[in-house]
This record gives sequence, C-alpha cells and structure tokens, in this order.
Amino acid sequence: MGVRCDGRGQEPESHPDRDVNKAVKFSIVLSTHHTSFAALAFRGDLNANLSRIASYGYDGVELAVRDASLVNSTEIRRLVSSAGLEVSAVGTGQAWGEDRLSLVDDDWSVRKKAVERLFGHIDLAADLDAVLIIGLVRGVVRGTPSVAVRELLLDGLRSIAAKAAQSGVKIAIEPINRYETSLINTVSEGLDILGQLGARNVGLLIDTFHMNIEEPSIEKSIRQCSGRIFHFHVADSNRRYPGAGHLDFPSILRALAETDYGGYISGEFLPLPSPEEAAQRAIESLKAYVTEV
Ligand code: LER
Ligand code: MN
Repeated sequence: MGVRCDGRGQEPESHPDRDVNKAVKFSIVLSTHHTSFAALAFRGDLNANLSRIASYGYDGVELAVRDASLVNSTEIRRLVSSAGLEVSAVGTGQAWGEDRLSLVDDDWSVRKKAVERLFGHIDLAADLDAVLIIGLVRGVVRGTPSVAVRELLLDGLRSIAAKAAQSGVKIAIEPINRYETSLINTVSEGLDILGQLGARNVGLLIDTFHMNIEEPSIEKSIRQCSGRIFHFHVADSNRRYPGAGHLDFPSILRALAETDYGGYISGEFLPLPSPEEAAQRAIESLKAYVTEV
C-alpha cells in the first residue's frame, strides 16, 4: 500500500516491488521573507535554503508568502527548479500574521485588501503550479462565530474560489485548532464550508498538529474527508518534527494511503533543535514510516 502523490490518484495495490518512497513526495515550509511565525523550519536566504532542503531528500518546498507583489515568480521558479525541487503549495497566513488582513474583518476596506492580496497569491500559485492555502487569513475569531461572520467568510471564499478557478488553481482551506481561531477548527466544519461553497476547486488542508487537538480520531477524520484533501501538513503532537512526539504516524499515513490523496506530505514544524536537524530528522522519519505503511 502506498500514497500516490503525483496527482494521478492511488497506485494499484499489485506492485510488490515498487519503492513506495519514490511514489510519495515530501515538501517543507519555507518562508520567502523574514516572518514572526514560529513553526517554520526555514526562513530567509532563499537560495541557500533551497539547496539545503534538496540535499536532505525533499522533493518540494511549500512557500509561505506574505505578499505576492514582494516576490518575482519567474525568479522563484528558476531557483526552485535549479535546486531540483517543485513548489507544493503557497501559504498565505502571513497576510494575517504580519498585516492583519482577514476575510471577516469588521472593516470592509480590510476585507477588500485581504481579497486583493489573495488574488496576488492566486496568480503566484498559478505561475508556480501550486495549491493555494487558506489558513488564518480567513480570520481570527474568538467565541462562536456569528451568522454575519460566516456570511462574510463565504463571500470572501466565493470571490477567491472564482478567481482561482479561472487560473486553474486549487484552494486548500485548513481547519486550525481552537487556540488560534474559532472559525473552522475541525474537518467536519471544513467539509461543511466546502458543501456551502460548492466549488470543485476548493478542498481541505489537513494538519496533523491541529487534528491531534481537535479530532477524536485523526485516522477517522482523514477517511471522512477522503476525496477532498488538497494538501497535508505534518508535525508531531508537540509541533516538532514527526518522530519527536507521540503521534502514530504509520497509522496516520496508512489512513492517508487509503484515500485518493495525490499531493505532497508537507512538513510544518518548529525548527528544533535547529532548522537543519529538524528538517533532516523529519524526512528520515517520514520515509521510514512510509516504508512501514
Ligand atoms: C498554518 O498552516 C497553520 O497550521 C497555522 O497553525 C498557522 O497559524
Ligand atoms: Mn498547518
């Protein structure tokens, strides 16, 4: 059994001599600029980081981008491919983290700026052939979200889903744990939003760190959103690299392999004990787990 991660669905079961490590692709989050977000192994010095990531055996990078107007997509494409990598996804959380843009802000001009910012990210994702992530830029809400907030969220998501569909970009909405926002914490809440949106180019990004906090069973939740998983984040229970905590990754990856997921397994974890060591230990553990699966 193995996860087929080249976008063509799951490999038939009858390939006993297939090297599963070759079928699964791994990426790691890399910020194009300095950022205050802690759970990133790498930030800054793009070129050096790309070579390092490739040398550890990763197939791709997930780029965390504050503002697409700050990056040159042609140059990024060139640097990434000369390192022998691909871009798995474009993350947008820094638009919230650094600039406090959100799809549900009380102020319409902030919502408008958030949508415009995300339009830029969509163009970048199209240029890089990458999935676009919607994490905290949807909005940080405390307490039960009101009907009005939910409507604002749907309005914003509809605008960006339509633009992304025109550009052939897939959007992955990430359920995020309750300590960061109360707007979409669980896979079920994510699936509800997808149902209300009814857009085929919008799915979920599921993250083992958030699922460990919010889901009664990570494996059942993965099965529940089978067919709608557009991206997959891995971190252990303590948000360190897989293997540094107590999550049962062989079981989690087995559940993922039973879905039709064809994307990257992307590392988003704390840079401990150092960015380099965390990145290396992550890929070693992940490759071992996948072989076990
Ligand atoms: C982003 O992918 C994430 O998982 C969040 O915890 C960011 O705040
Ligand atoms: Mn995540």
